[in-house]
Amino acid sequence: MKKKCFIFDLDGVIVDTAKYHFQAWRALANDLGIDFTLEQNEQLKGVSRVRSLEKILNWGGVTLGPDEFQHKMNQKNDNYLDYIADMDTSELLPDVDRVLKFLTQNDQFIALGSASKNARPILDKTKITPLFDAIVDGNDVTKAKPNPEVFLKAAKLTKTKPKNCIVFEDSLAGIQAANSAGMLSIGIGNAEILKEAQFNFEDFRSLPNQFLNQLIKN
Ligand code: B16
Ligand code: MG
Repeated sequence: MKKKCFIFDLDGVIVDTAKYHFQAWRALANDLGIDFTLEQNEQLKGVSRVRSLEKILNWGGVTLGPDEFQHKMNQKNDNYLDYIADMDTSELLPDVDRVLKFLTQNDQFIALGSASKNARPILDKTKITPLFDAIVDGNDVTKAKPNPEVFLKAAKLTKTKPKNCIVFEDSLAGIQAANSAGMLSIGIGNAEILKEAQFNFEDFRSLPNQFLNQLIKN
């Protein structure tokens, strides 16, 4: 049987860092006299750091010069790094370990496809790095989701055809990236927001091993 490649997004799928990104961006936006809602925050999920700041400035009608823009990005990242400094295995989202174990036991490829430049230290802190056959993060790509580059790179590294790849994503941009890569997209989170996904689950607790088994066999 051909191996499949299961590609996991990081923030909001493996760990609940989406809330830390939100808090750090909101603090920075507030400093600039801008506020944004949780609904608007959905548009920042899966989106690169540069693109996120561009969107926030756009919402507030604020323009920054290149130096100030870079400074603000650094400031947000420093704040975010403070939030994740003490992360440990307890921050893995429910049943992530069960899913990763099941796929490993069934000899499937496991890859990371994240927009974050902080992905590797987070995998290390949560002690799951050795489970991954390929890691592609924000340092490895030039085009942000919804561009499929991040997932296509993961497929290439594991020598798996896109049609044999399955992507788990919590962001609309990520689901769109998976779909345009020709991969099976599985939304983790709000099915209303992720309605472009081929399958939806609230979280991994509602995704049984039998379902994974079918994905492996089909
Ligand atoms: P960083 P993912 C994404 O990670 C986050 O969803 C998004 O909110 C963040 O802006 C982006 O990473 C860049 O993160 O500032 O750490 O490089 O969901 O694709 O794993
Ligand atoms: Mg995400």
